[in-house]
Amino acid sequence: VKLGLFDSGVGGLTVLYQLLKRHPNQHCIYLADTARVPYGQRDASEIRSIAGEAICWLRQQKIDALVMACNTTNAVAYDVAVRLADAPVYGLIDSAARCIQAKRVGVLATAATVSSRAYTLQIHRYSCCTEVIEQACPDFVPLIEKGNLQDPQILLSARSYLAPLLAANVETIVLGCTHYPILEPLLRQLLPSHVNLVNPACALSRRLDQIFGSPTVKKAPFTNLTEKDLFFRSRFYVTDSSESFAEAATSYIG
Ligand code: DGN
Repeated sequence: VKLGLFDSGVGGLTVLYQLLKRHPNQHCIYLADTARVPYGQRDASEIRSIAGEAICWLRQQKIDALVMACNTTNAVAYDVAVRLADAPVYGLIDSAARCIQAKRVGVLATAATVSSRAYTLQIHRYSCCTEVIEQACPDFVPLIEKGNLQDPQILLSARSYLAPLLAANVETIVLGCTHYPILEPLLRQLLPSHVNLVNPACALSRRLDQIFGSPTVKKAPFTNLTEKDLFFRSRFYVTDSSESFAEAATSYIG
């Protein structure tokens, strides 16, 4: 089975990582639209047309399934993906919504994802959550793409983005942009221990058991694999210079 994934940059690698941890040995094609990162501040019609181009390119690579490794396109262009992919489409947002158990949920995401309200709608659809608070985090993606997690601005922005969610006493926070799991250790430090962080890619990877079967003890080779081995069968494409992508990818996921 050949899986296609795309994102604006390195964020979707966090999805690929979770996916391959559960389903190693898969052949994946990853497209990073580095020429147009970040997507988050663009308007919905532009994101839909960008997504359409990426999906058509992946379709030409003869993928058997499309994994939407970008929440922003998942939020505003899921129907475009279903129409153009010519293969089953797996989304992060409904995958995460199906596994929410808390009553008060916070979502950190791009401005475009937040204005679509896709998380709020899907969480109310699939869970018994009563309140969803979505917080846009426009500073995060550009800082992460620069590759410097030590930039003090990340901590300052993280504090201000988390404040309204903590004031609302959320029990769970969804990392609603695929770049954000890269900040998970930092966010964890700023949160009380009872607040649960959800990475939608984990739920999505479990849903892919539908295609690959559940991992059996015999098939789970994680213990012997280095991260480099994990990505061995994947191919990576970028729409701009590959150097900064390679640098950021190497520093985040080895
Ligand atoms: N990583 C993408 C997401 O999950 O929304 C978007 C990043 C961006 O381009 N802003």
